[in-house]
Amino acid sequence: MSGGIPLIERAGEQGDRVALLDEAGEHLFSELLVAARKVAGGLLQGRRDLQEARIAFILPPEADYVATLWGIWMAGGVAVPLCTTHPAPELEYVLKDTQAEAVVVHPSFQEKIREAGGQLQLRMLPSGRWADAEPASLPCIEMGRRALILYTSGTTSRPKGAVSTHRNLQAQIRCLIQAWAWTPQDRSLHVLPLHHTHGIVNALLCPLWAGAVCEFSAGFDARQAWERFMAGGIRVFMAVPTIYSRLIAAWDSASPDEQVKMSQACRSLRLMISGSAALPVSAFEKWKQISGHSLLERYGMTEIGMALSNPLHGERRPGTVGRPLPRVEIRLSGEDGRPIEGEGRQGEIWVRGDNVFAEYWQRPQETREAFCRGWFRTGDVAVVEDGYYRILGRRSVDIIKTGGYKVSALEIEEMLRTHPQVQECSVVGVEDPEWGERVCAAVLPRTGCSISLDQLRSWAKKRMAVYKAPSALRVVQNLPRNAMGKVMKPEVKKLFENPLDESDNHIL
Ligand code: MCA
Ligand code: AMP
Repeated sequence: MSGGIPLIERAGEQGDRVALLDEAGEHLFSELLVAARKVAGGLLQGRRDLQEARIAFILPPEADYVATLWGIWMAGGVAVPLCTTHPAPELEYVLKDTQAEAVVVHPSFQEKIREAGGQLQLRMLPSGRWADAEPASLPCIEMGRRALILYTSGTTSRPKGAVSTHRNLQAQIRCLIQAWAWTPQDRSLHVLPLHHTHGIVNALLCPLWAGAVCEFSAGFDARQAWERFMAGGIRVFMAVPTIYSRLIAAWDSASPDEQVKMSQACRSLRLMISGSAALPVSAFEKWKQISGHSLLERYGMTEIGMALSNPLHGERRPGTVGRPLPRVEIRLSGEDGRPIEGEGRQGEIWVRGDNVFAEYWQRPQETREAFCRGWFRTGDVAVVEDGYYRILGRRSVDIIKTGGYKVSALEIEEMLRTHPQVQECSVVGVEDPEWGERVCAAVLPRTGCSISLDQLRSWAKKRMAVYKAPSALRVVQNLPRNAMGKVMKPEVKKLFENPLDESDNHIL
């Protein structure tokens, strides 16, 4: 009935066990499968196989999200999850780039999708209206077929669609099931966005694969998350460092009595994980003090799923991302591509295995450049110390990680240059205790123009994701350039070292 997709076949074996909890209540595996089949029927509409047509969807974290994802796969389509908070131009870019045939839309996003997809040849399918869909016979899905496209920023200006096949996703899931020992007795609290690997694969597909229960929370709110921990029953939690920093702040501001209850609540969890960005050692230590948990830090990337992880059992070393995960091959490479071996030597992380994605959507050249002799080049530099990998940084200064999101400085600069008052600009990521890095812009205004952070931010937020909008601004008369005329980003970063010492600085 699933077309041979192991994740969905396993769900079939779970029958009437609870799979999900959302605002509407509990949803059984069997109910999700019935709903997914209806979605598949509604998408196929008499066709035998969608044959990898791209189907986008924009849905809040609820059962329909899973039914839609599975339904697209059952019908032979490629799923393209859209970010619910992106403004219309970002959504339009993804819809256009994937040449999506249809988009499944929750009523609350209809307006936005109309704006984003108005000019495109695109079927708009309201979610939750599949009751009349004809049951269809489902195609058999080979594991090498494309399954998912996730957009990720890189060293090029616009985000690229990273395509994972069913085999890639299965490898990503199975390695985490083994490494983190997911079981049907687990219950996880899901607070992450559902258009990235962390929220989709690690936090949703893993519990579904394991027959565990995943509880959706509508976005992240520190107080609500603490309330949920205190109500009991949650066993697994995973988040980005910014979320742990918010949880720590909420604990700090609670009364001593409440703090005791909050801390006690953490004792009933079996596993708390951090990833997507570097977890500061101070946060690791503070969290241990609050919760008794040594956060398990791991390292991953949209293109590869997870690659390195601290151990479930054994020492979790703060400031490191542990060792290679099962069936993931890792090597460190020098500038010349030669492997670097031995303790204490540093190199770029290269990854090989079934977990590694297939291609950047319709970008053969960028796909070729991303690989070397079958290895995917991550662009992250690490060192091995006593078998544990420590991330030292990235090869490109133009990639910024903010709140767990990867953004491209080049993309933001290109957008800011279209602002009527901006003559030239340079965007950098500046270390920040809450966001990891903060997107900061140095701007040279056009003659006679002035510009403020508020204006720039509200202009930017209409055009790009909120986390890409600069949250600190320096108005400059010249950008620091080298003899070749190239902007020197390390010098630009220095402009933000003393954020509040001049009137043209605006830090939120
Ligand atoms: C939002 N704001 C920001 C940022 N984001 N300000 C500075 N820098 C930012 N990055 C501002 C907003 O403009 C707004 O202010 C205020 O903060 C609240 O915005 P809101 O959107 O409500 O933010 P939030 O809900 O508080 O978001 C914080 C968050 C979120 C929960 C940490 O960023 C998040 O969910 N991050 C997780 C991302 C993730 O899952 N990444 C995984 C991808 P104003 O109102 O003034 O505008 S990486 C991945 O998948 C790989 C494989 C991996 O390894 O995991
Ligand atoms: P994304 O492209 O959004 O999938 O982000 C992947 C990038 O996040 C990696 O290339 C790393 O730069 C970064 N990353 C993920 N996990 C960690 C971690 N635990 N420590 C440091 N950086 C991380």
